[in-house]
Amino acid sequence: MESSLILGVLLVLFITLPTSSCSPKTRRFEFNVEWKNVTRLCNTVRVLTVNGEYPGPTITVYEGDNVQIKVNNRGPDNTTIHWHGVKQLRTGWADGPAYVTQCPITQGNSYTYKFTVTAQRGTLWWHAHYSWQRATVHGAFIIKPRKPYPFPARIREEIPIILGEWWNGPVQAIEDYMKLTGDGPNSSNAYTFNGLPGSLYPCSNKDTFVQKVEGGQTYMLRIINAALNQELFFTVENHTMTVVEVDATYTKPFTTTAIMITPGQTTTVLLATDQKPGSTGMFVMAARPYLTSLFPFDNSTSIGFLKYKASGTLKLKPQTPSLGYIPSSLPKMEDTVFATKFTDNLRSLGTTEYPCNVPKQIDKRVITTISLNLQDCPKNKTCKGLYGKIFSASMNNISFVRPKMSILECHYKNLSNSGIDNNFPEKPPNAFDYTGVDALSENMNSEFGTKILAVPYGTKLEIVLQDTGFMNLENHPIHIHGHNFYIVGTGLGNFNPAKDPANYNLVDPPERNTVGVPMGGWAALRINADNPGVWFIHCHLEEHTSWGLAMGLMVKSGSKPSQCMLPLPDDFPSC
Ligand SMILES: *[C@@H]1O[C@H](CO)[C@@H](O)[C@H](O)[C@H]1NC(C)=O
Ligand SMILES: *[C@@H]1O[C@H](CO)[C@@H](O)[C@H](O)[C@H]1NC(C)=O
Ligand SMILES: *[C@@H]1O[C@H](CO)[C@@H](O)[C@H](O)[C@H]1NC(C)=O
Ligand SMILES: *[C@@H]1O[C@H](CO)[C@@H](O)[C@H](O)[C@H]1NC(C)=O
Ligand SMILES: *[C@@H]1O[C@H](CO)[C@@H](O)[C@H](O)[C@H]1NC(C)=O
Ligand SMILES: *[C@@H]1O[C@H](CO)[C@@H](O)[C@H](O)[C@H]1NC(C)=O
Ligand SMILES: *[C@@H]1O[C@H](CO)[C@@H](O)[C@H](O)[C@H]1NC(C)=O
Ligand SMILES: *[C@@H]1O[C@H](CO)[C@@H](O)[C@H](O)[C@H]1NC(C)=O
Ligand SMILES: [Cu+2]
Repeated sequence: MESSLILGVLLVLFITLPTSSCSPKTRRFEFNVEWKNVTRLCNTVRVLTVNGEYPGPTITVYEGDNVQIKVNNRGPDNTTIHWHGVKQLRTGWADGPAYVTQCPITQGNSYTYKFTVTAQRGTLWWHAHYSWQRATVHGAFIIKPRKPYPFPARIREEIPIILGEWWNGPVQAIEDYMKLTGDGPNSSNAYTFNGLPGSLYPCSNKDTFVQKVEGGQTYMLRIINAALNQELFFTVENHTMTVVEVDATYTKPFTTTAIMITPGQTTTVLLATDQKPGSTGMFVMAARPYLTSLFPFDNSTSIGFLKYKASGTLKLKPQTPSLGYIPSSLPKMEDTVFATKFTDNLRSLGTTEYPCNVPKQIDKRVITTISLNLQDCPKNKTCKGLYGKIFSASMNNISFVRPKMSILECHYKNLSNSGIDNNFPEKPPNAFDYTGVDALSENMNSEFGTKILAVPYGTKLEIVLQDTGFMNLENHPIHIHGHNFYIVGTGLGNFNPAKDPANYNLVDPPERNTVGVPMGGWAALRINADNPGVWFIHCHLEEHTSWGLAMGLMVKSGSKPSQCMLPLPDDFPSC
């Protein structure tokens, strides 16, 4: 009797234990990088995909899990995959940027990215980090928390919304053209919601994202900006959103009618379906650019729909041609006031459970310009950039040149003859009125080089990013691999080291992996450099990365084994 009772209790316990999330697991995925014909806006384009999906598959893991993703390169082109925002503690081998942490996976070959997801939870994403492949090779990377969400709402459903850009032709051709001529890129033909342009574009009624919802519920929208070259505004008609997390870190909740999101950023919002649906049951979701550049750009608007499952008898199809308009809550493209107000609202949650670990003291401050440039055209060439020159970009006047080997591997193997220098300048080599500079001065050249900033393990590092007026003042979304950072200050004009630090927020600054540096201003970031390896720092506008707006951050190993990188994996793609 007794033993069968115990058995029964055990059985009940066993059945009711949530096996999915309780203890860390190894989660395995397989990605086949392969070509697929995709039709949008009446154009069929052969695009690179993962597993034939555009956008690619969503990866869902739990905090603390070991993740193993086997990537098989089925196409002729080289590729790599980056797990954007995953800190990669001691596993720089799995970070992904080509020629920074690894050489590419070549045709017919495979590499298994292995890492642990530690001390972060929320919405991230993954994307190719070779050439312009991330235009179509991207997807959501969701880290479910171990503990309940730190907000009271009961979530009915979690919905990834990936904002992207679509070109009516091969993106590789655009990059090739830029390299050949020195000219800028063609802008995209459409913005997309989860790969769908929406009914404001030609031939796109059937390619419109429709999300069904029930009234009186709370939904979590996991919004990702996977666009290549454009900051975006996003809104949902007649609904307010509560921002609760950015870049997989919880924020103090605040409500807003729209968000501004830069390429590389993620924003998780709660949306209460508290509106009275009209006869169609539809509310428009819309995204369009936040414009800070004078370059040609795609000024179109993508829409999708939130469809209330209303009375049940409604059978309106989104294919109705006249359907769709732009809600008034979508900010105007030049609305810097809105963009600034929105980003200024972001704060770390900063509770005992989720503390804000911003370094209060620093060991080193590095000030770097982030700049566009125009290189003089070689005498024997014709260049198609502005004034017959070559577009380029730089940090502290160095245009990043990708080396032939991966920087991380050279570092790990102590190779000294690699052409990589540890002497990235710690301040602008020539001081000038950065944001006041004549937009088109005579000499806008930069220097080419592969220079990295090397710091000891555990350095409390401050990096000040300073926009410049060369060509035009512009918002640059700067992404740092391998670490999150705290945005302790932002401002307009030139950073003043004597005055500005006094106004830093060292209490609850937002923690992110990508910062939109204000147009014509600066942003100060603080980093606990506690992840040994070599980490790419770059603008997440792909055109600017192509032009060299990038650098490397090397965090040296510490004295303890736990402060060193894990050994080189067996299947690592060397070159
Ligand atoms: C894609 O379309 C091209 C023609 O545009 C065709 O040659 C090719 O076979 C198609 N590929 C697939 C996988 O359908
Ligand atoms: C692809 O990667 C391999 C290994 O790094 C390299 O040898 C080759 O030149 C690359 N191909 C192209 C087209 O860049
Ligand atoms: C850029 O767009 C123009 C106009 O649509 C087109 O003719 C050209 O082929 C495109 N260039 C590239 C490199 O895609
Ligand atoms: C949104 O709100 C406005 C103003 O209250 C109203 O006129 C409009 O019909 C609403 N939109 C929908 C789709 O219900
Ligand atoms: C977008 O740009 C085109 C071409 O410059 C222009 O004709 C059109 O009016 C613009 N549309 C919007 C919504 O600004
Ligand atoms: C152009 O000149 C550079 C040196 O300035 C030289 O390296 C290059 O080979 C020349 N290219 C052609 C096509 O003549
Ligand atoms: C690189 O140098 C360090 C110290 O100088 C040494 O500990 C390490 O074993 C060397 N690594 C390799 C791969 O030779
Ligand atoms: C950048 O470097 C180029 C090439 O050395 C030089 O001509 C230019 O004056 C430098 N500009 C700045 C702002 O440092
Ligand atoms: Cu940029």
